[in-house]
Amino acid sequence: MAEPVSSSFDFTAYLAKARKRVEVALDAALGPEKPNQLREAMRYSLLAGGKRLRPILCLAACELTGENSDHAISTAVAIEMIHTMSLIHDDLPAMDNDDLRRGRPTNHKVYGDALAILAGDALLTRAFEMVALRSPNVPVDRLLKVVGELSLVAGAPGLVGGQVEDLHCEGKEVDLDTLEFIHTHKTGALLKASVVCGAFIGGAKEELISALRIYAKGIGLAFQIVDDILDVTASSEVLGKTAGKDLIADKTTYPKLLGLDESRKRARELIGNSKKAIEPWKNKAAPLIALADYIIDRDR
Ligand code: GRG
Repeated sequence: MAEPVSSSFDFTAYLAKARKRVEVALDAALGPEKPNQLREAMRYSLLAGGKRLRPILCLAACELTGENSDHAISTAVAIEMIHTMSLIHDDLPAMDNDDLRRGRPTNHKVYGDALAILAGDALLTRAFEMVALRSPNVPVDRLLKVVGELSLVAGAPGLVGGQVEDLHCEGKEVDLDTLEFIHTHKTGALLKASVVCGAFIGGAKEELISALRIYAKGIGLAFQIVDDILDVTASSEVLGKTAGKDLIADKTTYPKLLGLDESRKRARELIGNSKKAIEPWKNKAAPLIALADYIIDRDR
């Protein structure tokens, strides 16, 4: 019988420590940008808080390989930069047109559209700099794999493709397959890459990479289903972004197609499958297993 995953793992302490570590690394990764207003706009959104789930997943996946996760910190930072950049651009008037993000006015509300676009561009390009030029002691073949993975998920085969389909489908009848396409590209792709890139940095063998891809695909879709649910059930105050936005923008969501209960059930099933995929790694998988539970239990 499979050995149970450790119940003594203190996830609350793990999460708090990992968040602190990520915050320090993000702060250190910026500078010295010129001119000053570009620097300010980049820092404004990158250091605005947020759950830091993607970089933490990256570090946890690296730990699972047995490698020192210090080696993955630049990649973790790079992923949070890509995520933040996508939030800045997503909030622009030409896209989701939002004025609240991470509990404060959106980047373009403070700095204007042009600087928000450019701050996003600078974060995206800095992300690749973090991996290629600011990852000491990591073998170049591992870094190259990370650059390849991130270029795919950020671009047309990932976030950009998902966003285009999302915008295209606003106000239209959308079936479950199309909704799943949007969710897996717009949101799932970067969550999946966070896990896979952490494992690349750790030099994981193919068996582990395959298991982590299964794990990450499940948590990626479950994350967005929960996001759809929270959009209906949580307040703007708790979320730090405008609640009820999907309804206002006439977007199709899981709750709209399946109802709240069935959506919750779908998310739980996905998380269950994700956890199962990495159970063979026993106690070493405890952080990733706890992070999967966090994704479904979170209130923001
Ligand atoms: C990456 C080149 C490139 C372009 C971006 C705008 C765009 C193209 C894509 C939109 C992607 C997007 C905003 C998806 C939504 C993902 C999502 C659910 C974000 C919320 O993530 P949380 O809850 O946020 O982890 P925090 O603030 O906690 O980090």
